[in-house]
Amino acid sequence: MPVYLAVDLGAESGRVVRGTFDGERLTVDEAHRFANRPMALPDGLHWDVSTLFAELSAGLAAAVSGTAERAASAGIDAWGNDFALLGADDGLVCDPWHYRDRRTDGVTARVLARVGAAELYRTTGTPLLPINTATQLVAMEGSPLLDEADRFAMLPDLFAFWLTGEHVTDHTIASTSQLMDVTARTWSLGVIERLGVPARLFKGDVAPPGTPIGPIGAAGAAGAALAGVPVIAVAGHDTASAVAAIPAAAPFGYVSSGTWSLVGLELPEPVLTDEARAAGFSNEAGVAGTVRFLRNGIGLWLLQRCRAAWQRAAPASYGELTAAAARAPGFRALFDPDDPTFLWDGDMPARIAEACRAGAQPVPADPGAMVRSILDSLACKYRWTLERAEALSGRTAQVVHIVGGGAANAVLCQLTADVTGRPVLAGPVEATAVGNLLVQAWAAGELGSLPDLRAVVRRSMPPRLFEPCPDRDEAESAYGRFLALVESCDTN
Ligand code: LFR
Repeated sequence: MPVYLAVDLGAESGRVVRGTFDGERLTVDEAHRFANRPMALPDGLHWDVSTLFAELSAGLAAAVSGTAERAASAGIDAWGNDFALLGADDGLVCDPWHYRDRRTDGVTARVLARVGAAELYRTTGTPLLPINTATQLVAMEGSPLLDEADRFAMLPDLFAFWLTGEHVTDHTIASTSQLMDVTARTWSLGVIERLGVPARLFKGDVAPPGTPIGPIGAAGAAGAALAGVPVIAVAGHDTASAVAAIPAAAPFGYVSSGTWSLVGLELPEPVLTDEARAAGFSNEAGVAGTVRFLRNGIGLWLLQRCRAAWQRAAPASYGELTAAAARAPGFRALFDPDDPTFLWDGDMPARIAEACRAGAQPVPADPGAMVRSILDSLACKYRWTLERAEALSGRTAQVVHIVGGGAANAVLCQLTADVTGRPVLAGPVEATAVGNLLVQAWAAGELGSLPDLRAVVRRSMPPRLFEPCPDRDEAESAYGRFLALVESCDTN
Protein backbone atom coordinates (compact mmCIF):
# COMPACT_ATOMS: atom_id res chain seq x y z
CA MET A 1 0.00 0.00 0.00
CA PRO A 2 1.44 3.39 -0.94
CA VAL A 3 2.60 5.63 1.89
CA TYR A 4 2.56 9.38 1.28
CA LEU A 5 4.22 11.99 3.47
CA ALA A 6 2.71 15.41 4.13
CA VAL A 7 4.59 18.35 5.58
CA ASP A 8 1.96 20.79 6.82
CA LEU A 9 3.22 24.11 8.15
CA GLY A 10 0.95 26.44 10.09
CA ALA A 11 1.62 29.80 11.70
CA GLU A 12 1.58 28.21 15.18
CA SER A 13 2.95 24.72 14.52
CA GLY A 14 4.09 22.32 11.85
CA ARG A 15 3.61 18.60 11.44
CA VAL A 16 4.74 15.70 9.32
CA VAL A 17 1.98 13.17 8.68
CA ARG A 18 2.11 9.72 7.10
CA GLY A 19 -0.84 8.66 5.00
CA THR A 20 -1.48 5.09 3.93
CA PHE A 21 -4.02 4.65 1.14
CA ASP A 22 -5.60 1.25 0.51
CA GLY A 23 -7.52 2.38 -2.57
CA GLU A 24 -10.66 3.09 -0.49
CA ARG A 25 -9.58 4.66 2.76
CA LEU A 26 -6.78 6.87 3.92
CA THR A 27 -5.20 6.21 7.33
CA VAL A 28 -3.18 9.05 8.76
CA ASP A 29 -0.72 9.15 11.61
CA GLU A 30 1.37 12.01 12.82
CA ALA A 31 5.11 11.34 12.78
CA HIS A 32 6.30 14.67 14.17
CA ARG A 33 4.83 17.94 15.45
CA PHE A 34 6.82 21.05 16.24
CA ALA A 35 6.28 24.64 17.30
CA ASN A 36 6.66 27.47 14.80
CA ARG A 37 8.18 30.39 16.71
CA PRO A 38 8.59 33.63 14.77
CA MET A 39 11.67 35.71 15.61
CA ALA A 40 11.26 39.33 16.70
CA LEU A 41 14.53 40.82 15.40
CA PRO A 42 15.61 44.49 15.36
CA ASP A 43 14.47 44.81 11.72
CA GLY A 44 11.11 43.18 12.31
CA LEU A 45 9.24 39.93 12.70
CA HIS A 46 10.68 37.00 10.74
CA TRP A 47 10.09 33.28 10.31
CA ASP A 48 12.86 30.98 11.52
CA VAL A 49 12.96 28.99 8.28
CA SER A 50 16.21 27.15 9.12
CA THR A 51 14.65 25.68 12.26
CA LEU A 52 11.47 24.86 10.35
CA PHE A 53 13.52 23.05 7.71
CA ALA A 54 15.47 21.11 10.35
CA GLU A 55 12.18 20.11 12.01
CA LEU A 56 10.44 19.08 8.80
CA SER A 57 13.50 17.09 7.73
CA ALA A 58 13.61 15.32 11.12
CA GLY A 59 9.88 14.68 10.74
CA LEU A 60 10.28 13.14 7.29
CA ALA A 61 13.07 10.91 8.62
CA ALA A 62 10.90 9.89 11.63
CA ALA A 63 7.99 9.11 9.30
CA VAL A 64 9.95 6.43 7.48
CA SER A 65 12.14 5.14 10.31
CA GLY A 66 11.49 1.55 11.31
CA THR A 67 9.60 0.74 8.10
CA ALA A 68 11.08 -1.17 5.21
CA GLU A 69 8.47 0.40 2.93
CA ARG A 70 9.62 3.24 0.76
CA ALA A 71 7.54 6.41 0.73
CA ALA A 72 5.74 6.90 -2.59
CA SER A 73 6.11 10.70 -2.44
CA ALA A 74 6.12 13.77 -0.20
CA GLY A 75 4.39 17.16 -0.40
CA ILE A 76 4.62 20.46 1.45
CA ASP A 77 1.90 22.97 2.25
CA ALA A 78 2.16 26.16 4.29
CA TRP A 79 0.37 29.40 5.06
CA GLY A 80 0.15 31.91 2.23
CA ASN A 81 1.54 35.33 1.39
CA ASP A 82 5.06 34.99 2.76
CA PHE A 83 8.09 34.41 0.59
CA ALA A 84 11.85 34.02 0.45
CA LEU A 85 14.36 35.87 -1.68
CA LEU A 86 17.32 33.86 -2.95
CA GLY A 87 20.59 35.21 -4.33
CA ALA A 88 22.28 34.05 -7.53
CA ASP A 89 24.22 31.57 -5.37
CA ASP A 90 20.87 30.08 -4.20
CA GLY A 91 21.48 31.35 -0.65
CA LEU A 92 18.79 33.14 1.35
CA VAL A 93 19.13 36.91 1.06
CA CYS A 94 17.41 37.40 4.43
CA ASP A 95 15.14 35.53 6.83
CA PRO A 96 11.63 35.73 5.36
CA TRP A 97 9.39 38.30 7.01
CA HIS A 98 6.20 37.42 8.85
CA TYR A 99 2.99 38.77 7.27
CA ARG A 100 2.15 40.35 10.64
CA ASP A 101 5.24 42.59 10.54
CA ARG A 102 4.23 46.24 10.57
CA ARG A 103 6.56 47.32 7.77
CA THR A 104 3.51 47.24 5.52
CA ASP A 105 1.74 50.05 7.46
CA GLY A 106 0.40 52.56 4.95
CA VAL A 107 1.82 50.64 1.98
CA THR A 108 -1.50 49.53 0.47
CA ALA A 109 -2.04 53.16 -0.57
CA ARG A 110 1.26 53.00 -2.51
CA VAL A 111 0.11 49.80 -4.21
CA LEU A 112 -3.12 51.48 -5.28
CA ALA A 113 -1.32 54.53 -6.60
CA ARG A 114 0.38 52.26 -9.15
CA VAL A 115 -2.38 49.87 -10.17
CA GLY A 116 -5.99 50.94 -9.61
CA ALA A 117 -8.08 48.83 -7.23
CA ALA A 118 -10.54 47.59 -9.86
CA GLU A 119 -7.83 46.61 -12.34
CA LEU A 120 -5.70 44.93 -9.68
CA TYR A 121 -8.73 42.91 -8.58
CA ARG A 122 -9.82 42.01 -12.11
CA THR A 123 -6.32 40.70 -12.86
CA THR A 124 -5.32 38.98 -9.64
CA GLY A 125 -8.71 38.28 -8.00
CA THR A 126 -7.29 39.47 -4.69
CA PRO A 127 -8.49 42.42 -2.61
CA LEU A 128 -5.96 44.77 -1.12
CA LEU A 129 -4.63 43.46 2.21
CA PRO A 130 -1.51 44.46 4.13
CA ILE A 131 -0.48 40.77 4.41
CA ASN A 132 -0.37 40.23 0.61
CA THR A 133 2.97 39.43 -0.98
CA ALA A 134 2.45 42.41 -3.31
CA THR A 135 2.14 44.80 -0.36
CA GLN A 136 5.19 43.27 1.32
CA LEU A 137 7.33 43.60 -1.81
CA VAL A 138 6.29 47.21 -2.34
CA ALA A 139 7.21 47.84 1.32
CA MET A 140 10.75 46.61 0.50
CA GLU A 141 11.22 49.15 -2.28
CA GLY A 142 14.68 50.70 -2.18
CA SER A 143 16.04 47.90 0.00
CA PRO A 144 19.45 46.60 -1.12
CA LEU A 145 18.07 43.13 -0.38
CA LEU A 146 15.94 43.39 -3.51
CA ASP A 147 19.01 44.25 -5.60
CA GLU A 148 20.81 41.24 -4.19
CA ALA A 149 17.92 38.89 -4.90
CA ASP A 150 17.83 36.78 -8.03
CA ARG A 151 14.75 34.67 -7.34
CA PHE A 152 11.49 34.76 -5.45
CA ALA A 153 10.06 31.63 -3.81
CA MET A 154 6.88 31.16 -1.80
CA LEU A 155 7.57 29.29 1.45
CA PRO A 156 6.46 25.75 0.45
CA ASP A 157 8.60 26.18 -2.68
CA LEU A 158 11.62 27.24 -0.63
CA PHE A 159 11.45 24.07 1.49
CA ALA A 160 10.89 21.88 -1.59
CA PHE A 161 13.92 23.55 -3.18
CA TRP A 162 16.01 22.80 -0.12
CA LEU A 163 14.94 19.13 -0.32
CA THR A 164 15.26 18.65 -4.08
CA GLY A 165 17.33 21.45 -5.61
CA GLU A 166 14.38 22.21 -7.95
CA HIS A 167 12.05 25.20 -8.16
CA VAL A 168 8.30 24.82 -8.73
CA THR A 169 5.46 27.14 -7.62
CA ASP A 170 1.90 25.86 -7.78
CA HIS A 171 -1.26 27.81 -8.64
CA THR A 172 -2.68 27.73 -5.12
CA ILE A 173 0.24 29.27 -3.27
CA ALA A 174 1.00 31.73 -6.09
CA SER A 175 -2.61 32.93 -5.95
CA THR A 176 -2.07 34.27 -2.41
CA SER A 177 0.57 36.70 -3.69
CA GLN A 178 -1.70 39.16 -5.55
CA LEU A 179 0.86 38.85 -8.35
CA MET A 180 -0.76 35.96 -10.25
CA ASP A 181 -3.21 36.43 -13.07
CA VAL A 182 -6.18 34.53 -11.68
CA THR A 183 -7.67 33.77 -15.09
CA ALA A 184 -4.51 32.71 -16.92
CA ARG A 185 -2.90 31.25 -13.77
CA THR A 186 0.51 32.68 -14.67
CA TRP A 187 2.61 35.37 -12.98
CA SER A 188 1.13 38.73 -13.93
CA LEU A 189 4.29 40.42 -15.17
CA GLY A 190 2.25 43.52 -16.00
CA VAL A 191 1.17 43.97 -12.37
CA ILE A 192 4.63 43.01 -11.09
CA GLU A 193 6.36 45.62 -13.26
CA ARG A 194 3.90 48.40 -12.55
CA LEU A 195 4.26 47.79 -8.82
CA GLY A 196 7.99 48.38 -9.25
CA VAL A 197 8.85 44.82 -8.20
CA PRO A 198 11.81 43.36 -10.15
CA ALA A 199 10.31 40.97 -12.72
CA ARG A 200 13.57 38.98 -12.96
CA LEU A 201 12.73 37.42 -9.57
CA PHE A 202 9.80 35.50 -11.07
CA LYS A 203 11.39 32.62 -12.93
CA GLY A 204 9.48 29.70 -14.34
CA ASP A 205 5.82 28.99 -14.91
CA VAL A 206 3.22 28.50 -12.23
CA ALA A 207 2.27 24.80 -12.20
CA PRO A 208 -0.99 23.02 -11.43
CA PRO A 209 -1.16 21.14 -8.11
CA GLY A 210 0.05 17.58 -8.60
CA THR A 211 3.14 18.57 -10.62
CA PRO A 212 6.31 16.62 -9.71
CA ILE A 213 9.13 18.84 -8.38
CA GLY A 214 12.00 16.35 -8.20
CA PRO A 215 13.54 13.66 -6.03
CA ILE A 216 14.87 14.35 -2.53
CA GLY A 217 18.64 14.72 -2.75
CA ALA A 218 20.95 12.05 -1.36
CA ALA A 219 22.87 14.53 0.79
CA GLY A 220 19.69 16.04 2.19
CA ALA A 221 18.95 16.77 5.82
CA ALA A 222 16.11 14.23 5.74
CA GLY A 223 18.63 11.37 5.60
CA ALA A 224 19.46 8.54 3.24
CA ALA A 225 16.12 6.74 3.71
CA LEU A 226 14.40 9.59 1.88
CA ALA A 227 16.90 9.98 -0.97
CA GLY A 228 15.16 9.69 -4.32
CA VAL A 229 11.61 10.04 -2.92
CA PRO A 230 9.71 12.33 -5.32
CA VAL A 231 8.43 15.63 -3.96
CA ILE A 232 5.12 16.72 -5.50
CA ALA A 233 3.90 20.32 -5.71
CA VAL A 234 0.63 19.63 -3.90
CA ALA A 235 -1.81 22.39 -3.16
CA GLY A 236 1.03 24.32 -1.53
CA HIS A 237 -1.35 26.79 0.11
CA ASP A 238 -2.63 25.17 3.32
CA THR A 239 -6.16 26.50 2.81
CA ALA A 240 -6.29 24.98 -0.69
CA SER A 241 -5.22 21.62 0.73
CA ALA A 242 -7.89 21.94 3.43
CA VAL A 243 -10.63 22.82 0.92
CA ALA A 244 -9.62 19.86 -1.28
CA ALA A 245 -10.19 17.59 1.74
CA ILE A 246 -13.71 18.85 2.52
CA PRO A 247 -15.84 15.68 2.61
CA ALA A 248 -18.64 17.36 0.68
CA ALA A 249 -21.33 15.53 -1.25
CA ALA A 250 -23.79 18.43 -1.73
CA PRO A 251 -23.39 22.13 -2.66
CA PHE A 252 -21.49 23.52 0.28
CA GLY A 253 -20.10 26.56 1.98
CA TYR A 254 -17.02 26.20 4.11
CA VAL A 255 -15.07 27.55 6.99
CA SER A 256 -11.42 26.54 7.03
CA SER A 257 -10.93 27.37 10.66
CA GLY A 258 -7.51 27.67 12.22
CA THR A 259 -5.50 30.74 13.14
CA TRP A 260 -7.53 32.33 10.30
CA SER A 261 -11.13 31.69 9.33
CA LEU A 262 -11.36 31.34 5.57
CA VAL A 263 -15.04 31.40 4.73
CA GLY A 264 -16.57 30.97 1.31
CA LEU A 265 -17.61 28.81 -1.61
CA GLU A 266 -15.89 26.72 -4.24
CA LEU A 267 -16.60 28.05 -7.74
CA PRO A 268 -15.74 27.00 -11.30
CA GLU A 269 -14.75 30.57 -12.16
CA PRO A 270 -13.61 33.71 -10.38
CA VAL A 271 -16.03 36.52 -9.48
CA LEU A 272 -14.16 39.71 -10.34
CA THR A 273 -16.86 42.31 -9.88
CA ASP A 274 -16.49 45.59 -8.00
CA GLU A 275 -19.06 44.30 -5.50
CA ALA A 276 -16.95 41.22 -4.72
CA ARG A 277 -13.89 43.43 -4.31
CA ALA A 278 -15.71 45.87 -2.06
CA ALA A 279 -16.92 42.97 0.12
CA GLY A 280 -13.31 41.79 0.51
CA PHE A 281 -13.55 38.44 -1.28
CA SER A 282 -10.48 36.70 -2.71
CA ASN A 283 -10.52 34.38 -5.69
CA GLU A 284 -7.76 31.99 -4.70
CA ALA A 285 -6.80 29.09 -6.95
CA GLY A 286 -7.98 25.66 -5.85
CA VAL A 287 -7.13 22.20 -7.13
CA ALA A 288 -8.57 20.91 -10.42
CA GLY A 289 -9.04 24.44 -11.75
CA THR A 290 -11.51 25.39 -9.02
CA VAL A 291 -11.66 28.83 -7.42
CA ARG A 292 -11.77 29.40 -3.67
CA PHE A 293 -14.06 32.39 -3.43
CA LEU A 294 -13.49 33.31 0.19
CA ARG A 295 -12.91 36.01 2.69
CA ASN A 296 -9.96 36.03 5.08
CA GLY A 297 -11.34 36.30 8.58
CA ILE A 298 -9.09 37.03 11.55
CA GLY A 299 -10.37 33.77 13.12
CA LEU A 300 -9.15 31.86 16.16
CA TRP A 301 -6.12 34.19 16.32
CA LEU A 302 -8.38 36.21 18.66
CA LEU A 303 -8.64 33.25 21.01
CA GLN A 304 -4.96 32.31 20.64
CA ARG A 305 -3.81 35.81 21.60
CA CYS A 306 -6.31 36.10 24.50
CA ARG A 307 -5.11 32.78 25.87
CA ALA A 308 -1.49 33.94 25.57
CA ALA A 309 -2.38 37.16 27.44
CA TRP A 310 -4.07 35.23 30.26
CA GLN A 311 -1.42 32.52 30.44
CA ARG A 312 0.61 33.97 33.30
CA ALA A 313 -2.24 34.92 35.65
CA ALA A 314 -4.75 32.22 34.74
CA PRO A 315 -3.26 29.42 32.62
CA ALA A 316 -5.92 27.38 30.85
CA SER A 317 -6.08 24.97 27.91
CA TYR A 318 -8.22 25.70 24.85
CA GLY A 319 -10.56 22.94 26.08
CA GLU A 320 -10.96 24.62 29.48
CA LEU A 321 -11.57 28.02 27.90
CA THR A 322 -14.17 26.59 25.53
CA ALA A 323 -15.90 24.80 28.41
CA ALA A 324 -16.04 28.09 30.32
CA ALA A 325 -17.46 29.76 27.21
CA ALA A 326 -20.17 27.09 26.97
CA ARG A 327 -21.24 27.91 30.55
CA ALA A 328 -21.25 31.68 29.95
CA PRO A 329 -24.49 33.37 28.81
CA GLY A 330 -24.67 33.54 25.01
CA PHE A 331 -24.97 36.43 22.54
CA ARG A 332 -24.20 39.15 25.12
CA ALA A 333 -21.25 41.03 23.67
CA LEU A 334 -21.00 40.97 19.88
CA PHE A 335 -18.27 42.66 17.85
CA ASP A 336 -16.85 42.43 14.33
CA PRO A 337 -14.08 39.82 14.62
CA ASP A 338 -12.56 41.10 11.37
CA ASP A 339 -11.87 44.62 12.58
CA PRO A 340 -8.41 45.29 11.05
CA THR A 341 -6.98 46.33 14.43
CA PHE A 342 -7.10 42.65 15.46
CA LEU A 343 -4.65 41.69 12.71
CA TRP A 344 -1.64 42.85 14.68
CA ASP A 345 -0.28 41.29 17.84
CA GLY A 346 -0.86 43.12 21.12
CA ASP A 347 -3.12 43.08 24.17
CA MET A 348 -6.03 41.19 22.59
CA PRO A 349 -8.40 41.10 25.61
CA ALA A 350 -8.05 44.91 25.89
CA ARG A 351 -8.68 45.38 22.17
CA ILE A 352 -11.79 43.21 22.26
CA ALA A 353 -13.03 45.08 25.33
CA GLU A 354 -12.49 48.31 23.41
CA ALA A 355 -14.41 46.97 20.39
CA CYS A 356 -17.29 45.97 22.69
CA ARG A 357 -17.36 49.42 24.28
CA ALA A 358 -17.29 51.08 20.87
CA GLY A 359 -20.30 49.00 19.81
CA ALA A 360 -22.17 49.73 23.09
CA GLN A 361 -21.90 46.05 24.11
CA PRO A 362 -21.27 44.87 27.68
CA VAL A 363 -17.55 44.27 28.23
CA PRO A 364 -16.95 40.55 28.94
CA ALA A 365 -15.98 40.29 32.61
CA ASP A 366 -13.95 37.08 32.65
CA PRO A 367 -12.20 34.69 30.24
CA GLY A 368 -15.30 32.48 29.87
CA ALA A 369 -17.43 35.47 28.85
CA MET A 370 -14.69 36.81 26.57
CA VAL A 371 -14.26 33.48 24.77
CA ARG A 372 -18.03 33.20 24.44
CA SER A 373 -18.13 36.64 22.92
CA ILE A 374 -15.40 35.63 20.42
CA LEU A 375 -17.20 32.42 19.42
CA ASP A 376 -20.62 34.11 19.13
CA SER A 377 -19.12 36.88 17.00
CA LEU A 378 -17.22 34.42 14.79
CA ALA A 379 -20.41 32.41 14.16
CA CYS A 380 -22.23 35.62 13.21
CA LYS A 381 -19.42 36.65 10.87
CA TYR A 382 -19.45 33.20 9.24
CA ARG A 383 -23.12 33.70 8.37
CA TRP A 384 -22.51 37.24 7.12
CA THR A 385 -19.69 36.01 4.87
CA LEU A 386 -21.51 32.96 3.51
CA GLU A 387 -24.58 34.97 2.64
CA ARG A 388 -22.48 37.56 0.84
CA ALA A 389 -20.57 34.86 -1.04
CA GLU A 390 -23.88 33.40 -2.17
CA ALA A 391 -25.29 36.76 -3.25
CA LEU A 392 -22.11 37.69 -5.13
CA SER A 393 -21.76 34.37 -6.95
CA GLY A 394 -25.43 33.48 -7.46
CA ARG A 395 -24.89 30.06 -5.87
CA THR A 396 -26.29 28.55 -2.70
CA ALA A 397 -24.84 26.27 -0.08
CA GLN A 398 -26.99 23.55 1.47
CA VAL A 399 -24.59 22.76 4.26
CA VAL A 400 -21.61 24.38 5.92
CA HIS A 401 -18.45 22.33 6.30
CA ILE A 402 -16.00 23.34 9.02
CA VAL A 403 -12.51 21.89 8.68
CA GLY A 404 -9.29 22.54 10.57
CA GLY A 405 -8.78 23.17 14.29
CA GLY A 406 -12.13 24.93 14.71
CA ALA A 407 -13.90 21.69 13.71
CA ALA A 408 -12.81 20.28 17.09
CA ASN A 409 -14.55 23.15 18.90
CA ALA A 410 -18.09 21.79 19.39
CA VAL A 411 -19.30 25.12 20.82
CA LEU A 412 -18.23 27.01 17.70
CA CYS A 413 -19.71 24.33 15.39
CA GLN A 414 -23.08 24.36 17.19
CA LEU A 415 -23.17 28.16 17.25
CA THR A 416 -22.45 28.21 13.51
CA ALA A 417 -25.38 25.82 12.91
CA ASP A 418 -27.66 27.90 15.16
CA VAL A 419 -26.74 31.27 13.66
CA THR A 420 -26.63 30.19 9.99
CA GLY A 421 -29.71 27.96 10.37
CA ARG A 422 -27.94 25.33 8.26
CA PRO A 423 -26.53 21.92 9.10
CA VAL A 424 -22.84 22.05 9.94
CA LEU A 425 -20.56 19.12 9.09
CA ALA A 426 -17.38 19.29 11.13
CA GLY A 427 -14.03 17.70 10.32
CA PRO A 428 -11.50 16.57 9.52
CA VAL A 429 -9.43 18.62 11.95
CA GLU A 430 -6.28 17.76 10.01
CA ALA A 431 -7.84 18.65 6.64
CA THR A 432 -4.72 20.42 5.38
CA ALA A 433 -2.54 17.34 5.83
CA VAL A 434 -5.28 15.09 4.41
CA GLY A 435 -5.64 17.29 1.31
CA ASN A 436 -1.88 17.34 0.89
CA LEU A 437 -1.74 13.49 1.04
CA LEU A 438 -4.69 12.97 -1.31
CA VAL A 439 -3.35 15.35 -3.97
CA GLN A 440 -0.26 13.12 -3.96
CA ALA A 441 -2.43 10.00 -4.38
CA TRP A 442 -4.16 11.78 -7.25
CA ALA A 443 -0.84 12.73 -8.85
CA ALA A 444 0.17 9.06 -8.59
CA GLY A 445 -2.97 8.07 -10.53
CA GLU A 446 -4.65 6.42 -7.52
CA LEU A 447 -7.59 8.86 -7.71
CA GLY A 448 -9.30 10.30 -10.75
CA SER A 449 -10.99 13.53 -9.71
CA LEU A 450 -11.67 16.01 -6.91
CA PRO A 451 -15.02 14.31 -6.08
CA ASP A 452 -13.13 10.98 -5.79
CA LEU A 453 -10.73 12.62 -3.38
CA ARG A 454 -13.60 13.92 -1.26
CA ALA A 455 -15.29 10.50 -1.26
CA VAL A 456 -12.11 9.05 0.28
CA VAL A 457 -12.33 11.64 3.08
CA ARG A 458 -16.03 10.82 3.70
CA ARG A 459 -15.24 7.10 3.94
CA SER A 460 -12.09 7.50 6.00
CA MET A 461 -13.09 10.23 8.48
CA PRO A 462 -16.83 10.95 8.36
CA PRO A 463 -17.67 14.47 9.54
CA ARG A 464 -19.70 15.16 12.69
CA LEU A 465 -23.16 16.65 12.12
CA PHE A 466 -24.43 19.68 14.09
CA GLU A 467 -28.11 20.47 13.39
CA PRO A 468 -29.40 24.00 14.06
CA CYS A 469 -31.27 24.15 17.36
CA PRO A 470 -35.07 23.91 16.86
CA ASP A 471 -35.80 27.31 18.38
CA ARG A 472 -33.60 29.82 16.60
CA ASP A 473 -35.26 33.03 17.78
CA GLU A 474 -32.39 34.01 20.06
CA ALA A 475 -29.79 33.31 17.36
CA GLU A 476 -31.81 35.28 14.79
CA SER A 477 -32.17 38.32 17.00
CA ALA A 478 -28.45 38.16 17.90
CA TYR A 479 -27.61 38.07 14.20
CA GLY A 480 -29.84 41.09 13.62
CA ARG A 481 -27.86 42.98 16.28
CA PHE A 482 -24.58 41.82 14.74
CA LEU A 483 -25.66 42.96 11.29
CA ALA A 484 -26.49 46.42 12.59
CA LEU A 485 -23.06 46.54 14.27
CA VAL A 486 -20.94 45.51 11.27
CA GLU A 487 -22.92 47.65 8.89
CA SER A 488 -22.55 50.72 11.09
CA CYS A 489 -18.75 50.49 11.18
CA ASP A 490 -16.77 50.68 7.98
CA THR A 491 -14.46 47.71 8.44
CA ASN A 492 -16.04 45.61 5.72
C1 LFR B 1 -4.23 30.11 6.60
C2 LFR B 1 -3.58 31.09 5.66
C3 LFR B 1 -4.58 31.96 4.97
C4 LFR B 1 -3.74 33.14 4.64
C5 LFR B 1 -3.04 33.31 5.96
C6 LFR B 1 -1.78 34.10 5.94
O1 LFR B 1 -3.27 29.39 7.28
O2 LFR B 1 -2.79 30.44 4.70
O3 LFR B 1 -5.20 31.36 3.84
O4 LFR B 1 -4.44 34.25 4.24
O5 LFR B 1 -2.77 31.99 6.38
O6 LFR B 1 -0.89 33.57 5.04
